[in-house]
Amino acid sequence: MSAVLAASAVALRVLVSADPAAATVASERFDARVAELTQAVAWCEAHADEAGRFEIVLAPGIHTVLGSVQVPVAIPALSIVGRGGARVVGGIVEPKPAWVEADAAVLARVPDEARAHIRAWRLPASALARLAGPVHSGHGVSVAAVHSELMVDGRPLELARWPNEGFAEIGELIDPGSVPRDGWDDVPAARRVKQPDRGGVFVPADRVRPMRWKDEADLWALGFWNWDWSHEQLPIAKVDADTGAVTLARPHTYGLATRGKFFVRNALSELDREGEYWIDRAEGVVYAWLPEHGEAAEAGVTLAGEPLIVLDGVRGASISDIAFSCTRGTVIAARACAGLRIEGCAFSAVGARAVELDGTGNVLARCDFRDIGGTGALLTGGDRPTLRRGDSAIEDCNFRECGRILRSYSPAVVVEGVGNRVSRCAITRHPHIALWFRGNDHLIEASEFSEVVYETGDAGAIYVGRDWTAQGTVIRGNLFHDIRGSDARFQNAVYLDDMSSGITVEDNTFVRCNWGVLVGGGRDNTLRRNTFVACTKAVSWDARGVGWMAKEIEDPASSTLLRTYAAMPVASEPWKSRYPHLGDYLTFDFGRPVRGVFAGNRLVGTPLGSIDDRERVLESGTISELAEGELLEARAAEAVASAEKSVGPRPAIAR
Ligand SMILES: [Ca+2]
Repeated sequence: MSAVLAASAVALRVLVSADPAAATVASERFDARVAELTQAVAWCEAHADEAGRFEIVLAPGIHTVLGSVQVPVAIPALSIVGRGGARVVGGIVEPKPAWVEADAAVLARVPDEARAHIRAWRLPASALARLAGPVHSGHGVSVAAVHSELMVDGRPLELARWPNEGFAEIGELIDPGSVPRDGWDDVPAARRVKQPDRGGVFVPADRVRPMRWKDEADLWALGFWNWDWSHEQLPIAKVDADTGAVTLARPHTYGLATRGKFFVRNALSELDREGEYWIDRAEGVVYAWLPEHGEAAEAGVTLAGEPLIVLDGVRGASISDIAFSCTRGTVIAARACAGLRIEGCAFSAVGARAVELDGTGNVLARCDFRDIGGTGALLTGGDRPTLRRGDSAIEDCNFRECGRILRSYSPAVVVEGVGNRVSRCAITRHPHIALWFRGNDHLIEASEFSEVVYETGDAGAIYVGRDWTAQGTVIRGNLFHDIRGSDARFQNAVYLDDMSSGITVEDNTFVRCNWGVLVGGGRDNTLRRNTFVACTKAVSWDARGVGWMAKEIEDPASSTLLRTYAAMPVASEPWKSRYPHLGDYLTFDFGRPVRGVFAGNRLVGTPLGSIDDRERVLESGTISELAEGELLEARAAEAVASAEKSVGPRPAIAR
């Protein structure tokens, strides 16, 4: 076929199948048949000038990708589509692995009560080089991939840990370690302290427990070491079996505090309950106390650390109807793409961030995210200095149990840039912030947020913080329910933190939340026509810019707010017209929450809460209804049911 014939109507199709005779695709016409996705992409690239469209069809079954599949820019209008339950995995997946009795020497290191339950799976030699242990990760320590995990029957098991649930307490703090945070550039120079790195030393409240760990060669501890919103997983350098003292191999960002809490992981000596596993990486053997019927179930071990599919600058591609799972890192990394559509896919048993979608006019639709180690989807696009919109969207997606390993600052959904949208999504069971946005003019609508912010404090289901210029986002018509917590821990549904400004929160329903909305001192914020039912309080609207935070907006050299303000062309077009008040932030009522609007909100069995600066935040049209006990419960159930009719996601997910 010559290039002359390459009309856009012509499509070339490639089948990826280890078994080309697979029944469901046998009747379809294909221009080529290959065994692996990388070969299909290479075939399309080689024939790129022969057609206007390309389609790669993945046959039913398991397709293994251990290095990244790079989608070349040269392939026009490429669709990668799965048929009949096609799966792409970044590890070893066996329908029924050969579990055998564990080696006696290994069993000797396992607690007595667990010994009879432990089974062993020897991995193929080819897997050894890709097995990975725990990595340094946490708040402010982003990672591309985590440790190798065992997946049984589609769900990840737990790397052997202590305690089995929750966290252990620090009994005695011997040395908090160095405090890297004190040396950061946003600390005023006079107060800035840089110290050499020094790991903290502590004795757990259970002083006897560390005796078990004396033979562990690669022991790690994940803790909220100081603040309950900042987790970090750190390597353990030394365990003193006599005193119980644990020495960390590196400092925690904020230094250790006695209020800190932690658990240890990767300890064969703590493999003591169903659902836990440990991997001998040198020998390539997995040891597990399998769940009931687990021995007969499919099992997998995550291996790939690189994104499974990478698209860089690709236009008009699509990926659909594929179930992705069993990988240590990211599944799809799309950078500077345009018109990319990811649709009807499932993502599960993923170690770090599942999807990165950057560029313009991209869409992630009807996808299901479950058991994701970090963020489910990161959506970026648009240009802040010019306010050019990204016009990308996440629609009709489910996010469950994201932030499974990276437990703070790995929101289920992150939206950045300008002019992007989240519509009809559901986010549930997330330990910290469910949706974080940065930048301008986003729309977050018709989505449901429930049972989030359950492990961490000072957080909201939706969060934005510390940037006066991140204006124009509208949070509209969402349902927030069962987001409990305490006043002391500042847990809330919508958190406009640290002077966030120019945000509109309207027509939302808040049911059984701790605080509905926390407005942290910002300007030009509007809360209108929201309904609050059975919440601890509707709003906490403070004036921190003339309170505790005043010192943080004094010094242009170190203040994050002053620096981000100076970085945007707020006095030029299109900013000047788009945000007409932004120009007066440093000169008019500096630090006060000016032009705040709290209008037409309905409070059912919910106190208003607090508005600190009544001269600058105007309340009007509030309707308060008293309700308590069974009546309040009924009103809450009614409000959830009513709101659920208008929030997503709607369509079923293809699996
Ligand atoms: Ca355990």
